[in-house]
Amino acid sequence: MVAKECRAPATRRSLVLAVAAAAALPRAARAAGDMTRQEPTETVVELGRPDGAHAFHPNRLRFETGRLYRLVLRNVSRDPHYFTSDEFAARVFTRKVQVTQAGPDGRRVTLAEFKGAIREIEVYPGHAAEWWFVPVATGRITDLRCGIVGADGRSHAQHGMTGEIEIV
Ligand SMILES: [Cu+2]
Repeated sequence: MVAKECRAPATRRSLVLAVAAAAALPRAARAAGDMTRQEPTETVVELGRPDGAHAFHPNRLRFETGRLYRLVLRNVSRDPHYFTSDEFAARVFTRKVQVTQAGPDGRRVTLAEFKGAIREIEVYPGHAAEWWFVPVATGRITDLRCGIVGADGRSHAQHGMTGEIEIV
């Protein structure tokens, strides 16, 4: 009986301390769970144009920190193209990059997955790659480009294949 009376106040004190400690934690430290396991938000960017013009479509992208994105890079042209941005790579956590292909029954099958830091992805004509990432830092990114140099000696970026990414 005596022991029970002693435990009760101690339990209440522990609870008060735990609540106070949780309130003192910064907001980010209380974020729930694994951010890379959310349902992804899909964004599609076409690389090149069917008429042969060198461009990203769209060429202005916007992402939010803390959300998981599945960025589908689809090459709709007859030339290979890069999606390159050092500033973007420095502001995202990459869960994976995967290469998919339509199977004989029309369903997409995954051919390969790559994990680790990614800075640049090259996609060949008619194919697609998916970059799964969570933005972790905000910023206005202006170095998105395709650095492939064509037969005229000029890069696709010089032909206008550049873009801007905003992370909020
Ligand atoms: Cu290109």
